[in-house]
Formats: sequence, C-alpha cells, structure tokens
Amino acid sequence: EKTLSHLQQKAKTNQFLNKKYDEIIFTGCGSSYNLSLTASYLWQAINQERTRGVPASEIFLFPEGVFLPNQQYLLFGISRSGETSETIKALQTSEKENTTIDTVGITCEDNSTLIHYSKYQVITSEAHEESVVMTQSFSTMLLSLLFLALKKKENLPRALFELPSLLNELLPTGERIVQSLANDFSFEKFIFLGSGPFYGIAWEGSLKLKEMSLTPTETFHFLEFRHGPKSIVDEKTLIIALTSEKAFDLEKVVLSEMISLGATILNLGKKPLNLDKSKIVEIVFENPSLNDFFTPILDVVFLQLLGYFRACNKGLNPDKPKNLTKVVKL
Ligand code: F1P
Repeated sequence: EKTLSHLQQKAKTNQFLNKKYDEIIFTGCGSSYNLSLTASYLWQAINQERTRGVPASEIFLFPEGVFLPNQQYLLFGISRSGETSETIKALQTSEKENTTIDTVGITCEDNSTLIHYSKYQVITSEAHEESVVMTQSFSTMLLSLLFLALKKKENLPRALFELPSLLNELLPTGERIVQSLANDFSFEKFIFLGSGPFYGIAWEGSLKLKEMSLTPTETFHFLEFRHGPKSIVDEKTLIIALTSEKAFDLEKVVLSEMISLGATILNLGKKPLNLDKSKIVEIVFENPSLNDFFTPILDVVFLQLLGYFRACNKGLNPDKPKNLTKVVKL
C-alpha cells in the first residue's frame, strides 16, 4: 500500500509518461535484469509501445546491437543498490547520430550513483533491504513498473490496489505448501517454466533458489522445454510452472507430458490443473479480478519463499549466499 500511494503522488512529476518514444528499453543485472524482462512484456502488452529487456552489460559493450540512428529512446535503468557498475555505464550511453536517450533510474537507494545519471527517478526507498539477495526490492520495483505502465495507459484498475490484501490472504496456505516442497530432498532437478509476463519471473524464481540454497536450476519458456531439455525429466524432477490465463491449455499439455515422464509439478496460477493429483502441488489464485498482468507479482513472492525455506532446511543463511556480494562492481 505504501508504495502504491507514494507512486500516485509522484506520478504527476513523471513527464516521461507523457512523451512518445520509438522504443522503451529496460535494463539491469541479475534480478534487476529478470525484472527488466518482465517489465518489457508488461509495458508493451499494456501500452502497445515497442519495448525490450536488455542486460546492462550488452548495452555498453555492444550499443550498436541496441540503438539505431535517428531514434528517440526511453531507457529504464533498474538497480536496487543504484551502484551496479554495468547499469550505471549503460545509462551513460552516448547520444549520437541524431538519437536521444531519456533515462529513468529505478532504485531503492535515493542517494545512489544511478540517480545522478538519470533524467527521471523512481525511488522505492521503503523497499530498502540489507540481504545480498533481492526479494522485497524486486517485488516493490515490479509493482512500481506495473503501476507506471498502467498509469501511462491512464487505467489504474482496482485489482492493482487489491493485490496486497489478496497476497495476505494467500500467504498462510501458500507458505505451508512451499515449505513442504522445500523440505523434500528427493528432488534433485528444478526446472522453472514461464511464458509472456511469466518468463522473467521464472528466471527470478530460478535465481532465488540457486542463490539462497545453492541449488542448480534451469529456466525455459513453457513450450521451449519440449524441444530437447525435457530429456532430463525423471522422478527426481520438480517443475515449477508459472501457468498463465492466456496459454493455460497448451501449458497444461506440456505439464501432463512431464508428469508422464515422472516429474512432480508445482503449479502457481489462476486455474487448477486437474491432472494426476499425486504428482501436483498447487497454489491457485482464485480471484476473478486477477489477470496475467497481476499474477506475476503474486508468483514471485512464493518463489522467493521456496528459495528461502530450502536454504534454511540446508542450514544455509539465505541472506548471505556463498560467493555473492550485495553490489557487483567492475
Ligand atoms: C543486481 C545484483 C542482484 C544479485 C546480487 C548482486 O543488483 O546482481 O541481482 O541478486 O544481489 O546484485 P542491483 O543492480 O539491482 O543493485
């Protein structure tokens, strides 16, 4: 609620919402790149504007693969810390060949370096976190980007403001379901599947489980998984399926095939799978006002909890993973 009311006050000052651009690019690193992928889909689907999610390193290493001459770009630089070298370098891309790049810094730290390289700023300082691993910062910046996309469309549906209370209703049962899976050490392979607005979230859930519990994971678009990678599916495979409203029927076909190959399914989405119940665990968001724009915000919370509980069950500190630092610098 705090983020949404803060954004409503600030939205008046975000002039970039009133300008036309040839392309809108979202960039960041790690979790913030996963956020860029999600925001890119949501913004294009909501506003019918051309968008792209690009890793920050690609922008400053290979700008010729990102920018064209004579174009007006809006470049969102997403960084919880506001100090990641690659994201800051991406925002410093030089404007040439009659191309302009308006920059928007999205961060949880209002005195960060990112802010000095951004023409516009969206600061979610209420989501400041000490953990090396991004959790509430990811969810809050995702909510902010969804808000901005809907604000641009001048359509802020009630469902957006109902999300916090809906999540509170779902958490007690959902947490128990996720914790039971996190306790099950018969699973050795973890595959995250998501398409459209869920692809970036599938990557984020995959990264959380990997970072916090040191578990090898893989991520695919739903139907892509059938083109080769499914060869590894067996009884030790847990498939975390972020099912959509739009493609549910085909996603169900994929999951039915994976169950026949021995996999267990964790289904997060609006609809129950109604397949072999012995091989399915589900958190179903039965709320008519939810659609594929809003469900990703609920999905990612349960994926963060999956990583958290598995880390705790392995006796690891989920906030301080091996090898990682809170900010990555060049
Ligand atoms: C990006 C990031 C995180 C990662 C780790 C190191 O940080 O790569 O995605 O989980 O915390 O930093 P930021 O640019 O969003 O601050």
